[in-house]
Amino acid sequence: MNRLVEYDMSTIVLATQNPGKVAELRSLLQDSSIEILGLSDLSDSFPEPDETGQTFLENATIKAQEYAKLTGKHCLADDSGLMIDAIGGRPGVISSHYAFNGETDGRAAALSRQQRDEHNIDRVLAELDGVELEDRSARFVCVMVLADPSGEVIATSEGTFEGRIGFPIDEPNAIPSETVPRGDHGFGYDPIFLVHPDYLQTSAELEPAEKNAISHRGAAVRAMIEHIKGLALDS
Ligand code: ITT
Repeated sequence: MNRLVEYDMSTIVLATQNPGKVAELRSLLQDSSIEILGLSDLSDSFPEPDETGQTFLENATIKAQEYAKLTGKHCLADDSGLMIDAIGGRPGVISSHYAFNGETDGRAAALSRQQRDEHNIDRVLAELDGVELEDRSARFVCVMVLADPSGEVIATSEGTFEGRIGFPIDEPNAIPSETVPRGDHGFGYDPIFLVHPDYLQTSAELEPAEKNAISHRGAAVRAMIEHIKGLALDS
């Protein structure tokens, strides 16, 4: 018998409006026995919940619960972001709108996701101006929350992905392997994130399967799958 279906979780909705995350999550969950739906499979438009939390866990919980109530299905939300040591862990929970100080309306609302990503990257590179390469350590963090159709949180997980932020492409004296942005895959800050331990490739240069194997989101999904198996066994 299929134990995940036994728990009556035959469908999980990916509670995110970010197409980059949807692609990664679909690929990471493709071998599970659960049917995976994106929000766009259910409706043309869902209101975006206000991410008013101070932590990744609070925001992932807000998204999982709101979308569970809207869809009446199990919802898996991911709140994630980039934390750069040299600037006190910023951009953190406001990673998606860092160039706009976390404001989601006003100027940011008129821009495409890709344009926002470019502004965010420009801000990060400008803030790290003059910082030596060895002091540019950073990590992506992903916190996942699974809510049941009533909105109750039934599992959480997290993952991290270590790296450092490269120098802008026109930085004097930087060697080419240190210069960014580079790469066509992924989304968000991937083009400026040099992957630990070699720091030779950005996460945007990794093939999607390579990124999923080592990324914060991959680690969080794998831990979440183990939680779900545990839920099925307990039921
Ligand atoms: P949803 O809230 O709809 O899920 P979002 O993009 O607003 O979409 P978050 O609030 O969790 O999601 O913000 C995450 C931001 O952190 C994301 O927009 C990127 O800027 C950055 N980020 C997270 N994971 C990343 C990754 O794997 N690669 C590059 N950037 C990433």
